[in-house]
Amino acid sequence: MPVRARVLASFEPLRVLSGVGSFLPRDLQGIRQAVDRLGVTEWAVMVENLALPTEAESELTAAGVRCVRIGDALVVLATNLDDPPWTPRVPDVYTALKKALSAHNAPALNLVWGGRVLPLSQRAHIMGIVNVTPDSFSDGGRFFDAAAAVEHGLALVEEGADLLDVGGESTRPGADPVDARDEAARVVPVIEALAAKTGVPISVDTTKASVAAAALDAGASIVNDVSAGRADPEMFSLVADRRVPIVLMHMLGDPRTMQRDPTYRDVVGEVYGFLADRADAAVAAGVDPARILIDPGFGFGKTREHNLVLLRRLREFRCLGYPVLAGTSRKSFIGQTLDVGVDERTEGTAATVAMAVVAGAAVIRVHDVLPMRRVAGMVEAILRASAGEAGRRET
Ligand code: PMM
Repeated sequence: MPVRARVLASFEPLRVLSGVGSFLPRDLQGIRQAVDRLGVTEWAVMVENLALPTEAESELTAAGVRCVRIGDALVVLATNLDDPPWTPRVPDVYTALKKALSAHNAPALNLVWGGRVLPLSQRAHIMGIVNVTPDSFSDGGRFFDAAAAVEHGLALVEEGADLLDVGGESTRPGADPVDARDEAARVVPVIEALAAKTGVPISVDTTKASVAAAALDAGASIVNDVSAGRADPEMFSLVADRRVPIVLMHMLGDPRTMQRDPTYRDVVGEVYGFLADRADAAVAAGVDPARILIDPGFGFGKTREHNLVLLRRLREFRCLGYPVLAGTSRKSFIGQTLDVGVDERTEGTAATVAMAVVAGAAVIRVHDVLPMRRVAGMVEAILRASAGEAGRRET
């Protein structure tokens, strides 16, 4: 089993630790004492591995790097592993720590495929949602007609969508599966028309390899698989053969069952581990790691609290080294938090988009492209602002 490391959200030691699944609440007191003893104000990296060698811990301690063991996890308290310098006698632990830290701190990798480039390192990209379903989550039925869906997709491009995501099967909680032929018949004409009329990359939101193949033939160039390759054993080989990017999303259960009392010991840790495993499986099946995106799957087998915690700690997912996609738009946890219906979730969505951009999400999947593009642009301007600029006079 490979050693996995993850940077825990900084500056929140005890709250973050309460999200680590592998210790019991009664350990909290001990951890609190350890934290006090170490005088820690900032947490950095956690190595998770049942088989983590104990030498790793003693080596770190000997090198002057502070660490605390919590159950199966080792929390390493350092933001820079070269300070103090240490010679890795347990190289896989060292490599995992280094990789997690640099992926956490580096901008997202640009996505390059088939003559296309999405400069994800420069800014968050907005993916506009085109649902061609009679019963989708928030816009079900509105664009079921192909011509209306095409018109809607083009309008989203006008509003500034960087990508379009076309889906023909609803993933709404409780939704029934759709036959592959029906699903392809819904999305293919829409993708064909959109590909003919716009240059923005189109993704197909499907869990079926045959639908994905038909969509790619029709002009789509990305696969968005909410099952992360679990629903169809052919999906990864298709994506590998066609050399296209794939979005791997976390879901607990399936759309029919996922909202029946979802439970986790540690939602961030479990979703993180799942995405790491699915990305490893995709790479083992021949998918180019530079063409994988990951998505914690907001609303897919999660309570309101689970969704809020995943969003607050979204940045941790960057440690996996893949661009992160966030799809919070109009979802129920926003409605539950603000006590508003599905038509009144724009402001709540805007807050989630702002948080996702701060967390370094590379792609944001939304219904309302124009306002969310503005939200993302504003947040990015704030993130880029420097003291030097503030010293200059505005004219
Ligand atoms: N959400 C929905 C559908 N597809 N795909 C990804 N990658 N991430 C998501 O969060 C996601 C998705 C459901 O929302 P909708 O019915 O409003 O499109």
